[in-house]
Amino acid sequence: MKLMKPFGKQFNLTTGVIDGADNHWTRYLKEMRGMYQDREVLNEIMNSDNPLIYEVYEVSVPEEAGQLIQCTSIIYPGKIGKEYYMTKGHYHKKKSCAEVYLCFSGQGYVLLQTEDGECETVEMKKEAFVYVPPYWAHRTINVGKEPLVFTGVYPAEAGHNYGSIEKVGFAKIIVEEQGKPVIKRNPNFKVK
Ligand code: M6P
Ligand code: ZN
Repeated sequence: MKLMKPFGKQFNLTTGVIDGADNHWTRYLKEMRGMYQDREVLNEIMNSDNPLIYEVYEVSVPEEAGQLIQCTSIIYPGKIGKEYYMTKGHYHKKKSCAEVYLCFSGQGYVLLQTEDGECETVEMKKEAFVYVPPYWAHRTINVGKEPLVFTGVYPAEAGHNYGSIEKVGFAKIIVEEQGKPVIKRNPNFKVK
Protein backbone atom coordinates (compact mmCIF):
# COMPACT_ATOMS: atom_id res chain seq x y z
CA MET A 1 0.00 0.00 0.00
CA LYS A 2 1.34 3.43 -0.93
CA LEU A 3 1.16 5.65 2.15
CA MET A 4 0.52 9.36 2.14
CA LYS A 5 3.39 11.57 3.29
CA PRO A 6 2.91 13.60 6.46
CA PHE A 7 2.90 17.37 6.00
CA GLY A 8 2.55 20.62 7.92
CA LYS A 9 0.93 23.92 6.98
CA GLN A 10 1.30 27.38 8.40
CA PHE A 11 -1.80 29.16 9.73
CA ASN A 12 -2.06 32.86 10.35
CA LEU A 13 -4.11 33.00 13.56
CA THR A 14 -5.18 36.60 12.96
CA THR A 15 -6.26 36.44 9.34
CA GLY A 16 -7.10 32.74 9.13
CA VAL A 17 -5.07 32.38 5.94
CA ILE A 18 -3.42 28.98 5.48
CA ASP A 19 -0.19 29.24 3.49
CA GLY A 20 -0.30 26.85 0.57
CA ALA A 21 -4.00 25.98 1.06
CA ASP A 22 -5.23 23.75 -1.77
CA ASN A 23 -8.67 25.35 -1.93
CA HIS A 24 -9.89 28.82 -1.19
CA TRP A 25 -13.46 30.00 -1.69
CA THR A 26 -15.37 33.17 -1.07
CA ARG A 27 -19.07 33.66 -0.35
CA TYR A 28 -20.65 36.92 -1.38
CA LEU A 29 -24.13 38.07 -0.38
CA LYS A 30 -25.49 37.26 -3.83
CA GLU A 31 -24.86 33.54 -3.27
CA MET A 32 -26.84 33.48 -0.03
CA ARG A 33 -29.48 36.13 -0.49
CA GLY A 34 -32.36 33.79 0.38
CA MET A 35 -30.94 33.28 3.85
CA TYR A 36 -31.45 36.73 5.34
CA GLN A 37 -34.85 37.80 6.64
CA ASP A 38 -34.98 41.52 5.84
CA ARG A 39 -35.78 41.35 2.11
CA GLU A 40 -36.11 45.11 1.78
CA VAL A 41 -32.65 45.88 3.19
CA LEU A 42 -31.21 42.95 1.26
CA ASN A 43 -32.52 44.25 -2.05
CA GLU A 44 -31.35 47.74 -1.22
CA ILE A 45 -27.80 46.50 -0.52
CA MET A 46 -27.82 44.26 -3.59
CA ASN A 47 -28.78 47.20 -5.81
CA SER A 48 -25.45 48.88 -5.25
CA ASP A 49 -23.15 46.28 -3.69
CA ASN A 50 -22.40 42.59 -3.26
CA PRO A 51 -20.37 42.38 -0.02
CA LEU A 52 -18.01 39.54 0.82
CA ILE A 53 -19.55 37.71 3.80
CA TYR A 54 -16.94 35.01 4.45
CA GLU A 55 -14.12 32.97 2.97
CA VAL A 56 -12.68 29.53 3.58
CA TYR A 57 -9.16 28.09 3.15
CA GLU A 58 -8.90 24.33 2.97
CA VAL A 59 -6.17 21.72 3.03
CA SER A 60 -7.44 18.98 0.78
CA VAL A 61 -6.79 15.29 1.27
CA PRO A 62 -8.33 12.32 -0.56
CA GLU A 63 -12.08 12.16 0.21
CA GLU A 64 -11.96 8.70 1.74
CA ALA A 65 -12.75 7.14 5.11
CA GLY A 66 -10.09 7.81 7.73
CA GLN A 67 -8.86 11.08 6.21
CA LEU A 68 -9.46 14.47 7.87
CA ILE A 69 -10.03 17.83 6.18
CA GLN A 70 -8.72 20.93 7.90
CA CYS A 71 -9.91 24.39 6.98
CA THR A 72 -10.15 27.92 8.31
CA SER A 73 -13.13 30.23 7.93
CA ILE A 74 -13.10 34.00 8.17
CA ILE A 75 -16.52 35.59 8.63
CA TYR A 76 -16.43 39.35 8.23
CA PRO A 77 -18.26 41.69 10.60
CA GLY A 78 -21.47 43.15 9.26
CA LYS A 79 -25.24 42.89 9.16
CA ILE A 80 -28.06 42.66 6.66
CA GLY A 81 -30.56 44.84 8.45
CA LYS A 82 -30.36 43.57 12.04
CA GLU A 83 -29.11 40.10 11.11
CA TYR A 84 -25.41 39.42 11.45
CA TYR A 85 -23.17 38.01 8.71
CA MET A 86 -23.08 34.21 8.86
CA THR A 87 -22.20 31.10 6.89
CA LYS A 88 -24.74 29.29 4.70
CA GLY A 89 -24.86 26.32 7.06
CA HIS A 90 -25.08 22.66 6.15
CA TYR A 91 -25.64 19.09 7.24
CA HIS A 92 -22.96 16.60 6.36
CA LYS A 93 -23.88 14.43 3.39
CA LYS A 94 -22.73 11.54 5.50
CA LYS A 95 -24.87 12.50 8.48
CA SER A 96 -22.98 10.38 11.00
CA CYS A 97 -19.87 12.60 10.63
CA ALA A 98 -19.00 15.07 13.39
CA GLU A 99 -16.81 18.19 13.20
CA VAL A 100 -14.72 20.27 15.63
CA TYR A 101 -14.07 24.00 15.59
CA LEU A 102 -11.35 25.95 17.35
CA CYS A 103 -11.82 29.70 17.40
CA PHE A 104 -8.77 31.95 16.97
CA SER A 105 -10.39 35.37 17.24
CA GLY A 106 -13.64 37.28 17.11
CA GLN A 107 -17.06 36.84 18.72
CA GLY A 108 -19.91 34.70 17.54
CA TYR A 109 -22.10 31.64 17.81
CA VAL A 110 -22.48 28.27 16.19
CA LEU A 111 -26.16 27.61 15.55
CA LEU A 112 -26.99 23.90 15.39
CA GLN A 113 -30.18 22.13 14.42
CA THR A 114 -31.46 18.58 14.04
CA GLU A 115 -33.94 17.30 11.48
CA ASP A 116 -36.57 17.28 14.26
CA GLY A 117 -36.13 21.05 14.62
CA GLU A 118 -34.20 20.90 17.89
CA CYS A 119 -31.98 23.97 18.01
CA GLU A 120 -28.88 24.88 20.07
CA THR A 121 -26.35 27.70 20.13
CA VAL A 122 -22.74 27.51 21.30
CA GLU A 123 -20.59 30.57 21.86
CA MET A 124 -17.52 31.20 19.68
CA LYS A 125 -14.72 33.37 21.03
CA LYS A 126 -10.95 33.20 21.18
CA GLU A 127 -9.87 29.69 22.24
CA ALA A 128 -13.41 28.26 22.21
CA PHE A 129 -13.45 24.64 21.14
CA VAL A 130 -16.83 23.60 19.75
CA TYR A 131 -18.04 20.10 19.05
CA VAL A 132 -20.56 19.63 16.25
CA PRO A 133 -22.05 16.17 16.85
CA PRO A 134 -23.18 13.86 14.04
CA TYR A 135 -26.64 14.65 12.55
CA TRP A 136 -26.65 18.38 13.45
CA ALA A 137 -26.77 21.08 10.79
CA HIS A 138 -24.37 23.92 11.65
CA ARG A 139 -24.05 27.59 10.79
CA THR A 140 -21.59 30.11 12.27
CA ILE A 141 -22.49 33.74 12.96
CA ASN A 142 -20.19 36.70 13.58
CA VAL A 143 -21.74 39.01 16.19
CA GLY A 144 -18.60 41.08 16.81
CA LYS A 145 -16.87 44.04 15.24
CA GLU A 146 -13.81 42.05 14.07
CA PRO A 147 -13.54 39.09 11.70
CA LEU A 148 -14.52 35.77 13.32
CA VAL A 149 -11.65 33.39 12.56
CA PHE A 150 -11.75 29.67 13.31
CA THR A 151 -10.44 26.35 12.12
CA GLY A 152 -12.55 23.28 11.50
CA VAL A 153 -11.59 19.63 11.22
CA TYR A 154 -13.96 17.00 9.85
CA PRO A 155 -13.89 13.60 8.12
CA ALA A 156 -12.97 13.91 4.45
CA GLU A 157 -15.91 11.65 3.56
CA ALA A 158 -18.42 13.96 5.36
CA GLY A 159 -19.37 16.15 2.37
CA HIS A 160 -21.69 19.18 2.54
CA ASN A 161 -25.46 19.03 2.18
CA TYR A 162 -26.77 22.59 1.84
CA GLY A 163 -30.15 21.76 0.27
CA SER A 164 -31.89 20.12 3.25
CA ILE A 165 -31.33 22.96 5.70
CA GLU A 166 -31.85 25.63 3.03
CA LYS A 167 -35.31 24.24 2.34
CA VAL A 168 -36.57 24.66 5.93
CA GLY A 169 -34.13 27.30 7.18
CA PHE A 170 -32.79 27.53 10.72
CA ALA A 171 -35.38 27.86 13.51
CA LYS A 172 -33.37 30.69 15.13
CA ILE A 173 -31.77 33.88 13.86
CA ILE A 174 -29.28 36.13 15.62
CA VAL A 175 -29.99 39.84 15.37
CA GLU A 176 -28.63 43.00 16.92
CA GLU A 177 -30.95 44.77 19.35
CA GLN A 178 -29.77 47.78 21.35
CA GLY A 179 -26.20 47.03 20.34
CA LYS A 180 -26.31 43.42 21.56
CA PRO A 181 -26.80 40.05 19.86
CA VAL A 182 -30.17 38.47 20.59
CA ILE A 183 -31.19 34.94 19.60
CA LYS A 184 -34.73 34.98 18.21
CA ARG A 185 -37.23 32.70 16.56
CA ASN A 186 -36.96 32.83 12.79
CA PRO A 187 -40.32 34.19 11.57
CA ASN A 188 -39.80 32.42 8.24
CA PHE A 189 -38.92 29.04 9.69
CA LYS A 190 -40.91 26.33 7.97
CA VAL A 191 -42.05 23.81 10.56
CA LYS A 192 -42.34 20.32 9.08
C1 M6P B 1 -16.42 25.65 8.44
C2 M6P B 1 -16.55 24.21 8.04
C3 M6P B 1 -16.48 24.07 6.55
C4 M6P B 1 -17.48 25.00 5.89
C5 M6P B 1 -17.25 26.42 6.33
C6 M6P B 1 -18.27 27.40 5.74
O1 M6P B 1 -15.11 26.04 8.25
O2 M6P B 1 -17.76 23.70 8.53
O3 M6P B 1 -16.72 22.75 6.20
O4 M6P B 1 -17.42 24.88 4.49
O5 M6P B 1 -17.32 26.48 7.74
O6 M6P B 1 -19.59 27.02 6.01
P1 M6P B 1 -20.61 26.60 4.84
O7 M6P B 1 -19.98 25.43 4.09
O8 M6P B 1 -21.86 26.23 5.58
O9 M6P B 1 -20.77 27.75 3.94
ZN1 ZN C 1 -19.57 20.76 8.53
